[in-house]
Formats: sequence, structure tokens, C-alpha cells
Amino acid sequence: MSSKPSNPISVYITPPGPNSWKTVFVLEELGLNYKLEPFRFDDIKKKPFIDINPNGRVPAIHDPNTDLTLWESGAINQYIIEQYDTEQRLTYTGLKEKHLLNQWLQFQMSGQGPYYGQCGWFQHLHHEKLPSATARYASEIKRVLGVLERVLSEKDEDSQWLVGHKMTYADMSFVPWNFRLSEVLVTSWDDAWDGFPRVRAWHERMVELPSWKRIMDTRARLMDEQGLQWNGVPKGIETFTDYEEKIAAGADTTSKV
Ligand SMILES: N[C@@H](CCC(=O)N[C@@H](CS)C(=O)NCC(=O)O)C(=O)O
Repeated sequence: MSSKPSNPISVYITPPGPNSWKTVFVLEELGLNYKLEPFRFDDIKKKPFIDINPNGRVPAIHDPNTDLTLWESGAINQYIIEQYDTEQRLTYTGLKEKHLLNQWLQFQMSGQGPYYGQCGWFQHLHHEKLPSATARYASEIKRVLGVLERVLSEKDEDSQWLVGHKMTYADMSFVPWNFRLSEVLVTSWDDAWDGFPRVRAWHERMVELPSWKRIMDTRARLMDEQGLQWNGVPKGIETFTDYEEKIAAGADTTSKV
């Protein structure tokens, strides 16, 4: 474990998608020294980025203080916590809690992220409509939310967090995808959360944090600079339906979310 990073940690991101913001959220909440290295989504599978992450996905970081380059948001966030959360603000180090935090992070990485991502893809970006695919991923999203609802309902009213009695990096890891919930399910915010009041309250507590608001302001600025609207649709295209029509016509097949 070390103190704060004296040189800024470089964080490679493409602004639209949720995964990068999971890492930026932790860095911002801990008040660490970092600098964003934003680039366009269209360049994600090309050099120079694939020299940093051969898998061509964001986020990735380079920490000049330790000369470590890392990709996969879960691995990155655990590194940041282990290396720089010296006061254990967002973590626990006891044997049980440490592994429970890891368990929830793995659940987020394997259970939440991929299902939300695929649901969004089949709802908005796939070149043909496949209702059975969207139904499958939407029902997995509801199942994942059900798991969280059950666990939170078994916790005391005054510790509505996944592990222990405070917000940790595990809770925070679920925020960026849940922030896009109504968009991936293509429904209203209220309907998206129907049946999951505790998960909704847990999520809404975290998006009220100044750190989350600051990074979403940064996202809005970067999206604007790249000519994109809030949802990743290029400016000048009114609705997702218009965008879908363009994708179906072969105009643009790269994901912007
Ligand atoms: N498991 C990876 C997923 C990262 C990921 O899929 N990021 C998206 C942006 S939100 C991406 O880079 N997509 C590139 C692509 O689909 O080719 C992580 O958590 O870091």
C-alpha cells in the first residue's frame, strides 16, 4: 500500500459507454491524482490503444508511479483501492469482508455488465430486431436486480450497502450500468425500477454524490466535444429509431454505447 499517487494516473476512456466511469468514479471519490485520456470509440480496436489494451476495450490505466498498465475495470479498481485507499474509505481488509467485496465485484463484472450491455446492443444497435434476444437479456437484468433487492432487504435499514456498514467500491461498481437502466430496457425510469425499491434507493443515494455529479459533467463535456448526444447517438440524428435505421442501412455499424 502506498500514499496518494504523486504523478497522475492516466485513464484511457471513450466517453459514451459506462465501464470507464466505474474507474473514474472511484478515483474521483478518493480524490486521487488522475488525468483522463479520452479518444473516439471508432479508434478502440486500433493502434495506439491496442498497444495499451490488446483487447481493445476501455477503461485502461497507466500508473507512472508504479509503472503498471492495467485493463479490465474490476482489476483496475481493485488495484486503485489496494494501492491508494490507505484509509480504507471504500473497502474493508478483514478476511471475510475482503472476499465478499471481491465476490460482489465479480458478480457485477459477470452478471450485471454483460447482460446490460447485450440488452442495450440488441435493443438499439443490432442490425435486425430479435425480440427473443432482448427478452432474454431484459429478464436477466430483472433477475440480477432481484438478487440485489433480496440481499439489501436482508440488511438493517441503516446499512443498506452490499458489505458491512458503509459504501464500498463494490457498491459503486454497479452505478454506471444502473444509471443507463431505463435506456437499456427502453422504459421509463419508474417502470425500470418497478419491484426493486431498495436497489433504486441504493442507486439513487450514490448518484447524489458530488463525485458522481462531477464525473457526469465531465462526460457531458467530452461527449459534446466528440459530437455525441447524451445517449451516444451522434448529434444531428434525432432519435434512437433514426439511428437504428441508419445502422440497418449500413451507414454506421459501430457501437457508441
Ligand atoms: N469487462 C470489461 C468491459 C469493458 C467494455 O466492454 N468497455 C466497452 C465500453 S463501455 C468497450 O470498450 N467496448 C468496445 C467494443 O465493444 O468493441 C471491463 O469491465 O473493463
